[in-house]
Amino acid sequence: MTPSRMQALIFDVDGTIADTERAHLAAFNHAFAEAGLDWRWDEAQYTQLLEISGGKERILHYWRATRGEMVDVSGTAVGETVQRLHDLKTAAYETMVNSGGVHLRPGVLELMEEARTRGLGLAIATTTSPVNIATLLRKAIGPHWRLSFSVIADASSAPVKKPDPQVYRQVLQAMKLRGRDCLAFEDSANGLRAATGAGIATVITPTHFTAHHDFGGALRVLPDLAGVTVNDLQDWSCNADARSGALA
Ligand code: XBP
Ligand code: MG
Repeated sequence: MTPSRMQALIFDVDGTIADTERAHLAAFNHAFAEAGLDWRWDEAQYTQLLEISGGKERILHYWRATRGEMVDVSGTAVGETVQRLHDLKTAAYETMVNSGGVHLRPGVLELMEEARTRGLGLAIATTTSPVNIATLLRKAIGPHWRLSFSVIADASSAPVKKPDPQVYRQVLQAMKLRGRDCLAFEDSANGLRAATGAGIATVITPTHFTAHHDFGGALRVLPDLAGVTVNDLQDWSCNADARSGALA
């Protein structure tokens, strides 16, 4: 397979652009307390719950697993309760991010900047909510953060969450690119499966919550993106293409 010229970088948000999950965990617990529930997730529990992509799906999964008899009573009431809890959580998360509690991971901004100056497209593919993306990137990049990205696919555009490749396929379609023209950046096994499922070579930068995941099939697994350049990405992609061509 002849190596294709890399044309776009596609970034996951939570855990990849920023190590956000501790803030998400605190926001979930704040929402449960605000709603008068005796639910409280600790880090070990949340590490497991992160196997479920999507905050609403995570709440429902926990509710079914711990109070199954109640949850099946009425779908509407359950859906409304989950939505209300998630709204409370999203508001709490927004407050935490705006108070400066969350920072971008090393090398992310520098790599994005170099990619933009070299004419590569930038996109986001995430299962988080649009307001969370805006809150995080407005704080980290500034009020014009949206201008940095050609395409953003998120929980509002892709209801089928990772590891389903839907969110990545939406980005490729919107950018009119093939998976082999792009590179994805993820932090979790669900994210890796979603990106590779869309045919996109993927660089993994795990966090404390995902370090134990199986990252087989990743182009690279790195502690973070500090010092990573566009030339590095092109070399890694070409070598991988050459190796797969050799195997073909
Ligand atoms: C990670 C997720 C999200 C966040 C919480 O998203 O699975 O659900 O944990 O955000 P990413 P919401 O694809 O960016 O890694 O509560 O808005 O879902
Ligand atoms: Mg992630």
